[in-house]
Amino acid sequence: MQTEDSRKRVEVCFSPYLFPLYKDEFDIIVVIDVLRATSAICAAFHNGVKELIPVSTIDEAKEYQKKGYLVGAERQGKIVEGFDFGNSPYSYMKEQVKDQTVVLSTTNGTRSINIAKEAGQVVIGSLSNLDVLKYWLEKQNKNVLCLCSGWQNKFNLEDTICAGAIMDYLLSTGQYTSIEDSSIAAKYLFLSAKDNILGYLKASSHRRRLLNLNLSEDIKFCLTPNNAPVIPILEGDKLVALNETVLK
Ligand code: 3SL
Repeated sequence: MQTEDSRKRVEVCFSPYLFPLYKDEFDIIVVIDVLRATSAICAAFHNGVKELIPVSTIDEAKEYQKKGYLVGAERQGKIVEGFDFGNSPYSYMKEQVKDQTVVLSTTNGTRSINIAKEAGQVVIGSLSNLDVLKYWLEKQNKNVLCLCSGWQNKFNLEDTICAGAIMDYLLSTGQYTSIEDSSIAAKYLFLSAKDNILGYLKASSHRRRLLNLNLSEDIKFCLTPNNAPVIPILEGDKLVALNETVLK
């Protein structure tokens, strides 16, 4: 006798460009941009930022600036002239941002968040919040898509490895299954990288791009698992930190 498979799905989408092919089948979208947007967002909430409004364009960022908000803006890895900060996690650890609503626009990460919000509940994923996020996802028991922000619609290693780590854990609970080859590939990438993520990513394109901008401290922060154990979740147009204890 055949029984129906009641397991939920967890899958990986390699880039925002591919998102339309996946988007209708999931309840929760985990947006991942390890270098550096989603790591900076986790750092921000871990350090007491109250709300963060992710915007896709510099024009939108300017509108918020005119209204008096603190605004971060990054393009090509650099702070956009005229803004308070860029996309370094360290900018969001300053006293200045504590208890504040901050606006952020980045090349890929904030764009992915805004693309994903039409499709399901958006939560922010990075290596910085890996364990709390995976335990929280397990508790939700819903269909999960990990959306890798990549770089200008192209595949990247660091987001895929992070997505693979989430996959690997959720599959290990027995509650989840996956059917896409992208998800299997992400899981195997994670398994081959997990013992030395920094070393594994030595030659990755975005690591090189950031190193050329002298951002090695940012890279180290972003590739260190569990250094900002919070779960930023989108409510309307704002990210807030989930107020829940999800440690195992
Ligand atoms: O693309 C993004 O959203 C950024 O994370 C890119 S950077 O790390 O600031 O270069």
